[in-house]
Amino acid sequence: MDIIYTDKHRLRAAKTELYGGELVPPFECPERMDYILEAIADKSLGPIIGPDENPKLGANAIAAIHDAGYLAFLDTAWEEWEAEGMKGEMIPTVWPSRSMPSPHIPNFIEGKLGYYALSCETSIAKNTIEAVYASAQVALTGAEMIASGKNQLAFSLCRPPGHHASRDQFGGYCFINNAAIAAQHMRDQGAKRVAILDVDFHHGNGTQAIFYDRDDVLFLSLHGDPNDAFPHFLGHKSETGQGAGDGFNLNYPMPPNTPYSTWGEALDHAISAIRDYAPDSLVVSFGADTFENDPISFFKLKTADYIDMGKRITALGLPTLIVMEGGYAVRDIGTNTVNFLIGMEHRS
Ligand code: 5XA
Ligand code: ZN
Repeated sequence: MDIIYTDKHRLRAAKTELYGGELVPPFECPERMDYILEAIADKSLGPIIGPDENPKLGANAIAAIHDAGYLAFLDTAWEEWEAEGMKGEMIPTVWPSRSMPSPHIPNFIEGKLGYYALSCETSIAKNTIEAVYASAQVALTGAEMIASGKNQLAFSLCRPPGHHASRDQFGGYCFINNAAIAAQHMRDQGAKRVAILDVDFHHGNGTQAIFYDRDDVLFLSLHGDPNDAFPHFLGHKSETGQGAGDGFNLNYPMPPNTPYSTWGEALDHAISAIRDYAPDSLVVSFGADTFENDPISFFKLKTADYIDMGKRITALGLPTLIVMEGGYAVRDIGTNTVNFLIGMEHRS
């Protein structure tokens, strides 16, 4: 399986995350990739290739998925922050809340930061945006491999992740929605229908919001119940899409301590819905934070379960792009991710 990867992810090196009332080193750290690469080498998977350097690849998809003002904000956010004389990293403090329902976009950087943020654990730091665009390019390169028919299977080893990023908001460690731009690129290149299956522990609120009123992209997410987990306010079973998208959004929220036996039943249901939808291609938002020892999640999946997960998904027989999302048990993230890839390679 081709694995697309760039060292440029190291530019995403924030020092602070607001967690449990303290500023701690971010769970979403560069070492995550090191452990995955080590496990990939250990099992001789690959080849590992760099992303396409053509900046035009997928530029239309990024512009279609994200708001122009939001992208402009990301481009200059750090420079504006520094120019204001701010000392630390960019952590939002004020949001347009329920009592401020029609917000104007403020002129000053602290105001813009709150407007374009959905949560405050995701500090923007120097060079963050370079890493974000490199990660997007990793996703788009994989999408192009699938869309062109060159590959039946590819793994975009993206960092930072993307599935919480909506059209105009960042958060949950995500800035550009890698899975969404990949799916959009596949559509732009001729796929009539694309399905996105999100198996990260957290609900893919950004992906859901982006495609909520569309029937050309089916979104399915298995995740910790938002009544108990991030992103708190989206991911309920009752959210099924709207307008043309009605019926094309499927959520499988699950409670604390969910074991693989229960999780697997939801997966089988999602797989059967994908089969009925008969997409031209599939994007899997893969996160290893469903693992039993993940420090910020609460499912109970075990290392061996990731092989079975891959086998079940790959049995769909669809051209499939896997996009890396979360996973913070760093010593196990390599084995768990590679087990998933090994399962995915079981194609008849
Ligand atoms: O998939 N999303 C994540 O792993 C990030 C969760 C952030 C929680 N504050
Ligand atoms: Zn996650």
